[in-house]
Parts: sequence; structure tokens; C-alpha cells
Amino acid sequence: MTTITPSHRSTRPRARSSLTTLMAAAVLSLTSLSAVAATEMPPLPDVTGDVVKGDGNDYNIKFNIGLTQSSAQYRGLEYFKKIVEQRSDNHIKVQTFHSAQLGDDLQSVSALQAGTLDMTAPSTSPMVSMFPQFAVFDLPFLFPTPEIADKVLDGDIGQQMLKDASTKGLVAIGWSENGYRQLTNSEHAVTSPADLDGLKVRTMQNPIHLDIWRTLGANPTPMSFAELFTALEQGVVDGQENPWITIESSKFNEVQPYATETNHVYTPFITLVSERTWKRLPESYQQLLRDAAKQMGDYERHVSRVMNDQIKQELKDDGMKITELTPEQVAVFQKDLAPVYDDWREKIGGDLIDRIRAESKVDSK
Ligand code: KDG
Repeated sequence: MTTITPSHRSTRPRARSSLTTLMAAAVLSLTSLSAVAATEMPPLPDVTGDVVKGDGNDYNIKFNIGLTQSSAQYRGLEYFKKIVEQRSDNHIKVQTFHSAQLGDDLQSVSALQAGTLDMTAPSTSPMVSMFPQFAVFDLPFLFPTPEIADKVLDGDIGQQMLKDASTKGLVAIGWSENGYRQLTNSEHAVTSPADLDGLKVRTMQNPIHLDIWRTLGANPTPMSFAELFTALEQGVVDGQENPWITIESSKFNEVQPYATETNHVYTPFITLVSERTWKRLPESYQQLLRDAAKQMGDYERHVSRVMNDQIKQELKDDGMKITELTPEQVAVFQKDLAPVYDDWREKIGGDLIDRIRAESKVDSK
């Protein structure tokens, strides 16, 4: 008998006695039913807006991302492709690539600058050496809710950042969401910084993330996302941190039995176009890409948030030992990480940090 198990595990035959077979089948169908239901991505919305007139030429856009096909990010990309192709009456074709097929975040950004790739949507974290103000997103616990993240990304701060990042051969046209990051590891449950002592934690290639885990007592290692699964599988590192949807879509739970819901950093994705590609497009198509990037960002954030809790539950159902910290336990992490703000305030700019903090205050009133 072939058994259907939740999507990211191989199916395999099983031998059983009749009664247990019946019961197991009943349990299994319930589980696979709920698993199938849970991993359903929200449907792609219809395309709104008229067909945009171009200059009669046809264009092919290659868009590469680092996450897998079952990520919220790729779902957003599918919507972007649908909008651009329909509203250009197929004069623009969007070729989508996932799982770093055409390179990881930094390789993709360099390819845009070289004009060998048209679009990508990296996390802001690996790009802080190019755009230091992006580091504000790496400060721990700065975005208490997704709504505050939206206010910052869609508000003056986020829009000004897109303008400031439209340089160095790049055009920045929108925001989507990687999400709130959670710690996983192969060793033991983590409920306090003391449990991190000496734990080898992979971080993004980002100085603040290194500072965060060093400050908490762990032993951090910067590494490209493209190398992470193998490094976890081979025990090169003990742990890593990413949103639940990435933990599942990249199968980290298969090599990481423990997780702690830390929500310690909110990471956005920034949608980038190669300036060379941009300059070849007529203005009407430039505006179409901007509109599509906005709609992709709104939809992708929705998908990320709808899937987040469902997938956490599914990971639990599949046996992952997830620690949900109490507010008191979170406060210990926040207190221990306060020095990170002192270290980085000047480099990032105190004014930007205070403006974002002010958004939280406004919201909490
Ligand atoms: O391209 C994928 C990366 O942007 C994203 O996964 C980064 O969260 C990230 C990580 O942990 O590297």
C-alpha cells in the first residue's frame, strides 16, 4: 500500500496487521487530509488593471530567487508573472527561477549589476555592506508586529529606502516578506540564552546577526543560504534561524528536531531590477513592473502570514519539538540583546531607529 504523507516527505510502502492497518489508515487519512489542507497556498488573485500599451517589442525577463518552489516568495513570484504577462498582452514574458538556480542572493545582485540577470528579490540582510541603512531590519525585536513592518515598508521610510537603493546598477521597486525568524537546532531545547552556550549557529552573511548570536553566547558562522541544508545535515553547524515557512519549504525540520519561537528579527525581501533591463523598457512597462511588484508584495505578505501559523502547527504534528517562549522568557533575550543597539546605533543612524520605534509607540496607543 502506498502511503501519502505530508508533501515534503517521500511516500513508502508499509506492512501491518488488519485492525492496526484500518486504524492507521484512518489516522493517516486524517493527518494527510489536514496536512494537505494546511499546505494549500491562498489562490493566486485575479489580475486587475487594463492591458498596458508598450512599444511593440517583446521582452523576456529572468527572475531568480533563493527559496524553493513551495515558499511564499515563489508564490508571490507566480503572481508577479501572471500580472506582467496578462497586462502586457504577453509582450513581456517572465521566466521564474527558484532554489538559487541562477545564484544565491549576492550572486543574483551581482548578476543584475552585470546585466546577466533581470530581476531578483534578496533578503536585505546580505546587502548591508552595499546599503548600510538596510541593517536596521537586522536589529532584534524592532518590529513587534507585521502591521508595524507594513507601516515602515509601505510608508515614507520604506519608500525612501527604495529610492536610495536605486543605484549601483540596480532599480529597487518593491517589498515582500521573508518574515519573523525562529531558531532551530539539532542538540536540545532552547528556552534561555544560557542554552545557547557554544551552539554553532549559522547566520546570514550579516555583521549584526553575528553580533546577536555572539552576544547570546552561541558560536555563530556566516553562510550563504544555498549551502545551509547540507551544512545542517553534515553537522557543520548545529542550528540556524529562519521563518517557519522557510524551515518547512527547505526541509530544515528533517535535520533539526528542536525549534524555539524567538521571533527575534523581521526580515524583508527587496524587489530589484537590473538598471540595464530597466533602461531598455518603455516607461509604460516600467510602471507596469512597479505596479506588479507592489501587488506581488502585498499578496506574498498575505501568503506568508496565512501560512506561518499553519506550518508551525504542521511541523509540531510532524514531531518537531517547538518551544514557545513565555513573555518573561522573551524579555530575557531582549535584555541580553540590548547591547546590540548600542553597538550599531551610530552606524545605522539613531534617527532611523527612533522613527521605526515611534511607529510601535503610535500603534500601542
Ligand atoms: O534567497 C533566499 C534568502 O533571501 C533568504 O533565505 C535569506 O533568510 C535567509 C537566510 O537565512 O539566508
